[in-house]
Amino acid sequence: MEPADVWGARWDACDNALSRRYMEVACRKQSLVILAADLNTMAGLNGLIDSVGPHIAALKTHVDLIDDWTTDGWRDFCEKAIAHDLLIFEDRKFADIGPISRGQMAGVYDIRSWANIVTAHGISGPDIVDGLCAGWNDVGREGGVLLLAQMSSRGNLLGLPGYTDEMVKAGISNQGVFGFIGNGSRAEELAVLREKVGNQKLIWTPGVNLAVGDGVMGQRYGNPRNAIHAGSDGIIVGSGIYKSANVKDTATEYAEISWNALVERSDE
Ligand code: S5P
Repeated sequence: MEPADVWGARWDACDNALSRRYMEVACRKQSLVILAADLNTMAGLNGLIDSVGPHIAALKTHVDLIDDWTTDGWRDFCEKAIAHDLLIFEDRKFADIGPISRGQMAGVYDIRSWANIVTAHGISGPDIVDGLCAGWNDVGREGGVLLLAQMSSRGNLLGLPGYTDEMVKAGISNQGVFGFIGNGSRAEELAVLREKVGNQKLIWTPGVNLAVGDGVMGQRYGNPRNAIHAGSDGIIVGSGIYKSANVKDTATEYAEISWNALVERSDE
C-alpha cells in the first residue's frame, strides 16, 4: 500500500522533516514497532538488532544503560541500525533549560551526532525544543523531538489537570517536534490525546504488550491493536520482545498486529 493511503491525513499534515521517513519505513517493513532495546551489553544489543532488524520500523535506545559502551562499538551499532533502515531514537528524556539541553546533546555520548529523534519533558518550558534542535544544528544535522504528553507508568504526574494540554500547545506548531509520547496502556486516554493533537504530529506509545496488565515497578501495559486504533502511530515495545524466547518470531508477531491495525484504521 502507498504511504498516503495507509497513513491518511497524517501523511500530508505531519510537518517534521523525519515524519514521512518514518511513515515510509513503516510501509516498506509493514511494521509500526519501535524496539525499546533496553539491554546493557553491546553484544546483547548487536544480537538483538541482527535478529529483529527487518521487522521493526525504528530503534529506541537508552545509551546510558550500557555497561561496556565505547565510541567505536556504538558507531558500529548505529551503522547496523542504519543498514536496517531504522531511525535511531535516544530516549534521553531531556528536561533542563534550553542551553543546557543543547550542551547535553554533546558530551561523551554525543547524542546529536547519531540520534534522529530524542524525547523531552516540557517541565522546563517550550524552549527545550529549540535547545535540542540547536544541538543537532551544531553538527549540521536535523532531528525531531518527541514531547512526553502522557506516560505509561502508574501515578505519573503528567496526568494532572492541564499538563497534557499545555504540552500539546507547546509542541503542536513547532516543526522541531516530531510528535508526542502517549500512554499505550490506556486506549481511552490515548484517544483523547489524539483528539487534541489532530493530524499534524505523530504519536508513539510505550506501555504496550500482548500480555495486558501491570508490569514491574509501576509499568502498565495495553494491547497494541487497541493503541493503534486509538490513534498511536508507533508502538514502543521493549521487554515484550527482548525477553521473549524467540525474539525474531515475537517481533514479527508485533509487526503484523501493528500493521494490520493501521490498515484497518485506514479503512475506517
Ligand atoms: O511513559 C513512558 C515513556 C517511555 S519513552 N513509559 C515508558 O515505558 N517509556 C519507555 O518505553 C521506557 O523507558 C522503556 O524503554 C520502554 C518500555 O519498555 P517495556 O519493556 O515496558 O516495553
